Amino acid sequence: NELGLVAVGFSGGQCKPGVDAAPMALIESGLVDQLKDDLAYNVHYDNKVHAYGDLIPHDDPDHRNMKKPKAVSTVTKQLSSQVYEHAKEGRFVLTLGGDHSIAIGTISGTAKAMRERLGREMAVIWVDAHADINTPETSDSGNIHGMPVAFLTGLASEKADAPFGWIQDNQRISLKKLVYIGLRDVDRGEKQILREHGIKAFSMHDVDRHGIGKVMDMALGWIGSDTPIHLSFDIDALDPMWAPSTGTAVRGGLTLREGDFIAECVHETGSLVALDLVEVNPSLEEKGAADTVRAGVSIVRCALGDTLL
Ligand code: DIR
Ligand code: MN
Ligand code: MN
Ligand code: MN
Repeated sequence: NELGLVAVGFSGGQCKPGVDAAPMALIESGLVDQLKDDLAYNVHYDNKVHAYGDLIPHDDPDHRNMKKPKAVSTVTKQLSSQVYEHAKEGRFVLTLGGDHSIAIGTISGTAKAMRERLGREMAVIWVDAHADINTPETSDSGNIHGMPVAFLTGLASEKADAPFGWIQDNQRISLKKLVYIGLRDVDRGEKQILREHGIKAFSMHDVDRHGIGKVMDMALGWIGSDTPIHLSFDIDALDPMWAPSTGTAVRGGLTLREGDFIAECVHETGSLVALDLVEVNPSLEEKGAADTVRAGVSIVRCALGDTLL
């Protein structure tokens, strides 16, 4: 049970400071010890999180309406090769964010490694209140944490010399292998993209209608067996009752158990190769921070094979 742990205390994909403190908060609350002692993982932890600071440019003007394009592209490019190296060795890759822009780095890294190691296209399960599939042009906010899926699927791309020009085709994923769960705050331009491309998405309406058990059957059925899966889990998928300390909380979300259940089901497939846990911001809600960190730890444990009995 080899596990590569990557801590990415990066907040440049959105405007609120504090999300950079999440990896430390999660680790200090005992996450890594639990992975070693309870779940018997051999943890490879190369703490390059501090190295990122030196990479971030001072002069970083908006580009195609994107805020901090150089910072996000520099960090995600470095992260991509870091994640790739772990995945290439056959390690499970656990990345602790950071805001969701970091998924540009993690998923590009695992997608490339899975193509090379297994000759397979990887699937992505994106658990989030938001679709994060804005292109620079459809985005109202200019925050890149609302755009990672567009860059990863090729809906958005750039010339080689532009900030995100480093992303190669073998680092991308297919729109057909993408499944959303938990959506409830999707921008108008994003809805159009989801419809136009027939992207598989289970909103909170679907969770209400079918129950989370049926939704997971349908989501995993869509992906099919024998396909490596990268789970990208935005803590704001959970209802603010359970995870209030996050940058863009949206009411009407998943319960704590529904979040854990998603992670348990994906683990049970035996096909999970990587997990991102993002958007935990311990500085936002003084009273809710501990609960939010606890919810994050719980999701990670479930995805890595912890069971109730
Ligand atoms: C919004 C919010 N769709 C945007 N996105 C968030 O800025 O593009 N993603 N909060 O997590
Ligand atoms: Mn997100
Ligand atoms: Mn979100
Ligand atoms: Mn919104």
